Formats: sequence, structure tokens, C-alpha cells
Amino acid sequence: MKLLSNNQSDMMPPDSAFHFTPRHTRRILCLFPEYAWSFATFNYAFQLMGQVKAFMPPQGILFVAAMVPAGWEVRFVDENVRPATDSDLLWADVVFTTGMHIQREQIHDIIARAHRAGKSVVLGGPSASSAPEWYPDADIIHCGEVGDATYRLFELIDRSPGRSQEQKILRTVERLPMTELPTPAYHLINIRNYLLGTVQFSSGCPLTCEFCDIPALYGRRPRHKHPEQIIKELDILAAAGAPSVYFVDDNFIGDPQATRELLPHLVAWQEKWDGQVRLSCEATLGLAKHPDILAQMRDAFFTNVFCGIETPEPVALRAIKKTVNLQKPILEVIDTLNTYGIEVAAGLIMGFDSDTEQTPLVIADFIRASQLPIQTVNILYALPKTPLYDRLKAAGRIVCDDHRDSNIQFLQPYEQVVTNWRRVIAGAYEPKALYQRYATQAKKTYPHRRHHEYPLRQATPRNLRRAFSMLSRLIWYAGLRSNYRAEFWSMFWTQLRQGQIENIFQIAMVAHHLICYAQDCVAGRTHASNYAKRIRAQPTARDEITDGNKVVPQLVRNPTVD
Ligand code: B12
Ligand code: SF4
Repeated sequence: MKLLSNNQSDMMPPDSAFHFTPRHTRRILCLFPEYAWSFATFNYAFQLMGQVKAFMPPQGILFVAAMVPAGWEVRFVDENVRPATDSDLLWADVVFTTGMHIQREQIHDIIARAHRAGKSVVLGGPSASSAPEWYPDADIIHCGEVGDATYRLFELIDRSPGRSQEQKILRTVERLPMTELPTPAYHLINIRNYLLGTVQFSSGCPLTCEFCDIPALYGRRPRHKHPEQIIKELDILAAAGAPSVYFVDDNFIGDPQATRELLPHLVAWQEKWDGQVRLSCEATLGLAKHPDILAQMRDAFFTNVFCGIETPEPVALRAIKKTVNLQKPILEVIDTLNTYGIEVAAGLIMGFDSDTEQTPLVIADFIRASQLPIQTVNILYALPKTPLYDRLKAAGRIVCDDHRDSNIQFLQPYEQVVTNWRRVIAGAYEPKALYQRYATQAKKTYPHRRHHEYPLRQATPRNLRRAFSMLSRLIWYAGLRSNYRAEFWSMFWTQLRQGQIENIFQIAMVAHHLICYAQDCVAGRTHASNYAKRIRAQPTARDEITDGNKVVPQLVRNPTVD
């Protein structure tokens, strides 16, 4: 007997190793905690978009929702869209929740609310999987990807859904093959509440960057789904109206051969949907070594790729074992990706042992030279289950102080690292500099993108209504009330003259978030690392953009350094 999924039992082949038939009916409430606002969550853009309330639907818990045994009822609430109510909690027998380290305060809050309603809580996902000891308050912890532990979990709940005296930790030893994963429970979400849809093709990464917990959590040998599973998921998301879909794989080219096998299916799928859905993913800079993959990505309407650049300093890249970034000059690699119409978003880190007084200037130079609009800069944090954590622990350099934004005893004074980080952010997201980088992309990258064969097909009454409503918000917030009006209008008229209406929306929305969020960073309203435990006040969408960047002096390169 197979583990019959609640809604997609057709996706589970009959020879599945995971078998379970429940004896009782149960009600499962899947609750996704709120994100902390960050560069990566785009919250400020939502006020320009009407129905959108959150960045992406969470794949992990939607998988679990789809795997809940047949006959059990399941509900899903994403607290980024709306908070769970008392009646949601009272309805449930058991609450399932998940999250990243950054969401840990919100996870504890969900557990407390569920307990007040008398319900037991099962916690899974990346944070609990790598640091279950941080969650003594959860009733059951599910460590790792779905597999034998999930089967044991359902058995336990079937026997008794109530809270037990002692916490149980269930660890997956045998993962469910990705080819046997059901379609995530997309039917439980309203995709129009999200900026992007999500799919997962592969899991795991073959590299071993010192600071990263992916190899320990998801393995070094990438496993992947059948292309047919992805096409089915994309069909569901496109039919529901997702304008854009993000591949949540750690590294889209972790197994380049598998990527090669998937891409022709994506190209054919885009023919069917006339390129209505833009695609994006995360990959290493090693992508530039595969022109055949890049050409197919272009044909499949991939427009954005997030790359962990980490630092432009070779000595640091060597020390953290990010050698894939040393194979070719980074700026050359970015140029290559741009010629396929792909805009690169860069992840950058400050606080490495090799950082010197010059590092912030080197990073600022890189931001200018690369002309990448989105550069997420964080200070280093040692995550549990990483070689970095083990090394620093052995050296006595792990600090437990919830008032700091990193748990690392840096070689430079902590205050200096944070000040440098603020200065880099202030310079990077000074509105003029950001809009200049977008202007460069509009000339250098976007013209290489594939165009719709029948652009007028997009002009449905629904799309037009949406576009007019967004345009009026853009004009109000960016064109009239912001302190970067001049840059907005200059971009607006340039793109309008060239007939690039889509660019206007993309650029203005993302830029609005980046500028507002950077101003929060510079004014000290955020954390310098997205892992910090200290509770942060969630900013709220502001009506007016103030001159936050002026709080911190800009970086001025010392002429002798050049
Ligand atoms: C997409 C993504 C994002 C998205 C959105 C995530 C979302 N909606 O959930 C965005 C861009 C917002 C994001 C941002 C960040 N992210 Co991120 N992100 C990812 C990524 C690439 C994919 C997430 C995903 O969908 N995975 C696929 C699903 C299927 O995997 P999963 O969630 O682990 O779920 C499986 C199991 O865990 C289990 N499971 C999950 N939940 C539950 C619940 C129950 C009850 C049960 C039984 C089982 C279960 O079942 C699932 C199937 O096997 C992961 C890497 C990864 N491989 O997961 C990083 C990752 C989750 N992100 C990470 C980090 C650090 C960040 C940032 C802090 C980065 C930064 N420095 O800015 C920011 C924080 C943003 C914020 N302010 O909140 C870390 C988290 C580390 C940790 N251990 O907590 C990861 C693991 C990557 C890494 N090591 O760097 N991220
Ligand atoms: S390439 Fe990315 S996912 Fe892979 S180990 Fe390095 S940081 Fe982690």
C-alpha cells in the first residue's frame, strides 16, 4: 500500500517504498511563518501591486500538505498573506509549521499560539533540521527532507494527535526520491497573492562552500524530478495566473546533464504559453561554462539568475572554498550571462577573516563595475552544520550574544564590520546609482531577451486593468511622493520611447523596494545579517521615501588605493 497523498495520489507510483493507510481522520493546519523583511523579500514592492502580499509560496510545507494521507483534511495559511485566526487553530488537530533560522522568533510564536489553543505542533524545514535543539517547545521535530521520518510522523499522528509529555525527534534516513514527490498543494494558495510562483527541480549541491549548510542538509549529489513533473506544476501555476516562476533549487546547474534534459521541455512549454511566464533560478557562476544551457535558458524565457558571488576578493574566495568563482574573472562571467538576456542578482558577504580596511571599497567598486541592480549584502554568520561553524567553534570564536547581528568574533572589531556594511549599502542603493545600473541593464541585457511571438495576446482586459492600477500606484509612490522622482521619470520616458513598457514596471517596483529597504538598513531599522536572533521591528510600508541614505557617510575611495 502506498502513502496515499491527500490530493495527488496519482503522482505516487505504485512501487513507492513509503506505504501508509490511516485508520483515523485528522485535521492538519499547515502554517507558514512571516518573513523578516530583507532585500530578498521585496515587501516594499507589494504596496505598488494591489493583490500581492508575499514574495513566493513556500515549497516545503506545500509538499508536506500534498503528502498528508488521503482522508485527512488539510488547510494552509501563509502568515505573510494573512495571520492564522483562533478559529483556524481550533479547527486543527495538529499544527504543522516550518521555516528558516531567520524565522525562528515567528516559529516560536506559532508554537505558543498553537499550544494556547491546546494543539500539538510538528516543526520541519531547514532551521529545525539543522538546529533541532533551538526548538525545545515543538512537540515533534521532523529533521531532513520528506522520507521515512514523514511516514513515521503520519503513523504517530494517526495513533494520537494530542501533545505528549516528551518531545519526539524524527530524522529522515531514507529520502523519498524526488521522482516520487507529489505536486505541491498549489490548490491551497491564491497565486495572485504572490509576486512569483515556485517550483523545485533538484535538491542538493556538489560544492562545499565553507559557510553554507546546503550540503549537510540536502546532500552533495543533486537529485531531481522528471521534467514531466515540472511541466505539470508549471501548467498549474500558469493557469492560475503566475506571471513569473522561480526555481528554488540550490544550484540549477548542480547536475548540468539533468538541466540539459529539462530545458527542451521548458522551451516547448513556453511555446505553448507564448512565453507568458518569466523564469528565474539560483546557480553558480559556473553557468557561464555552458553556452548550450544558456542558449536554452534564453529560449525558455529565463530572465534572472541569483548567483552567490560572496566577495570579489580572490583571497577570500579561496579561503571559503568558493573556487567556482575563481575560474574566470567574475565581471567577464557576468557579461557572458548578460548576453543571453539574463540579469544577475548578486549575493555578497562581509566579515570574512581576510577582509581588510580596503574590502568595503573593493565591494563598492565591484557594485559599480558589475552594474548589477540587485546586490544583497549581508554580514557573515556561522550557521550550524557548516565547516565555518566547526572551525570557529574550535577557535573559540562563536559568540552567543542576541544583541549582535552575527555570532562570529570577527578579526576586525564588530562595530567596524557593521559600519562598513552600512556604508556599502548606502552607496549601492543611493537612488541615482541604482537607476544608473538599471539603465545599463536596459541597454546591455534586456535587448538579448527573447520576445513574445504574439505580444497583443497579453493585452487581455484583466491584464490591462491590472497594469493601469499598478501604473497609477507607481506614479503616486515613485513618481510623485518619492525623493527619487527625477530618476524614476528619466527611466520612465526612456523606456516608454523605446516601447519597453514591461521594463518600466519591473524596474520601478524592484527599485522601490531596494531603495526603501536600504534606507531602513542605513537608519539602523534592520539587521546586518539575516540570521540574527535579536527581534526586529517589522518595518511597515511607508507612504513617503525620506532621505535615509544621508544618515551614513558614503564610501570615499582613498586615491592611494587605486
Ligand atoms: C527559495 C529560498 C528562499 C526564498 C523564499 C523561501 C520560501 N518561500 O520558503 C527567499 C528568497 C525569500 C529566501 C530568502 C532567504 N533565504 Co532562503 N532559500 C531558499 C531556497 C533556495 C529554497 C527553499 C525551498 O523552497 N526549498 C525546497 C523545499 C522543498 O525544501 P524545504 O523547505 O527544506 O522542505 C523540505 C523539508 O525541509 C521538509 N519540510 C519542510 N517543512 C516542513 C514542515 C513539516 C511539518 C514537515 C513534516 C516537513 C517539512 O519537507 C520538504 C520536502 O522534503 C533554500 C535552499 C533549499 N534547498 O531549501 C534557501 C534557504 C532556505 N534560505 C536560506 C537563507 C539563509 C535565506 C536568507 C537569510 C538569505 C540571505 N542571506 O538573505 C533569506 C532570508 C529572507 C527573510 N528575510 O526571511 C537558508 C536557510 C538556512 C537555515 N538552515 O535556516 C537556505 C537553506 C539556503 C542556505 N543554506 O543558504 N530564501
Ligand atoms: S554553491 Fe551555493 S548552494 Fe552550493 S555549497 Fe556553495 S553556497 Fe551552498
